[in-house]
Amino acid sequence: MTWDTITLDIDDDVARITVDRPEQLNALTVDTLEAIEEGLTEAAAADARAVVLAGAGEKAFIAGADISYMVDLSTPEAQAYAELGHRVADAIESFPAPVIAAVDGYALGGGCELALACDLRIADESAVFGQTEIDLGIIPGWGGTQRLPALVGDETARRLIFLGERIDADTAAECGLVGEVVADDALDDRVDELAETLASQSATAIRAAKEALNAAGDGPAATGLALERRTCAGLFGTHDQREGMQAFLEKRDAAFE
Ligand code: DAK
Repeated sequence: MTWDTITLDIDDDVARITVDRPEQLNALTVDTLEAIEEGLTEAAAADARAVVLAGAGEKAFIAGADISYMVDLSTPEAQAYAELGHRVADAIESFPAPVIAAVDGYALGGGCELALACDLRIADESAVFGQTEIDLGIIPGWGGTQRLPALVGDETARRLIFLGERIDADTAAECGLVGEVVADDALDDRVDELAETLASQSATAIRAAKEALNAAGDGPAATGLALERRTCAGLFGTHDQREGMQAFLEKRDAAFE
């Protein structure tokens, strides 16, 4: 299968899914999310023993959900978009082999959230992370309110989400958001090396370990994810959501209520 918005390469038991909208900094449209979901299904059918999620171009991993698509969404439409994003994040999280986020450049909003759903995050020195939804009058809606504090702790997650701070790769590593930072020209090699090592382990044992690790957050996280989906979708149609996103598209500062 081929897609307009992603590429999928499977080689030596390693699947590489690359979001391929570099002019829009790989922002996630409905088509893109559906393609990632289908790519993961195809990778699973091919018994991939490791998956790499990356973004095309030099500037971005994924700069977030597509703001030009979201700007006029109604709450029910936003709810559907929330369900789709959560399905993709869940498909990453429950993929039966490790998924590595290879982060070069911007990983913002929904892009950061997809990285959070991965098992491992490796960034290059130019990477920039942020849950910047607050600047658009909304909140993280694809798992960020639950997965971010689990990785970086409650206080840091609140700072990142309340302030929409953008942090560099070293800061992200210091707070536990990424496991490893490498030189800009070393990311692909390091990610390939790690993926090959993972693919050489016992696939059965890795799958069991992943299931057990995932179960650690099952109870409260499931409730929190459902609340997040509803709350985020409920913000669509408010003055601040419309103004925040319109301001981004018009390249000006937002005037919130
Ligand atoms: N969406 C759409 N287009 C985007 C985009 C995005 N997220 N990010 C960048 N682009 C587009 C820009 O509009 C620009 O398009 P043209 O003007 O060339 O047509 C092109 O990509 C290049 O971007 P810039 O010209 O802005 O490039 P710069 O290097 O100057 O700046 C930047 C790069 C990443 C700092 C800047 O583009 C930026 O701040 N982008 C927005 C980043 C952001 O705020 N991301 C978070 C989006 S909010 C939900 C669940 C989840 C979500 C929402 C709802 N539900 C529960 C309903 C998720 C929300 C998000 O992800």
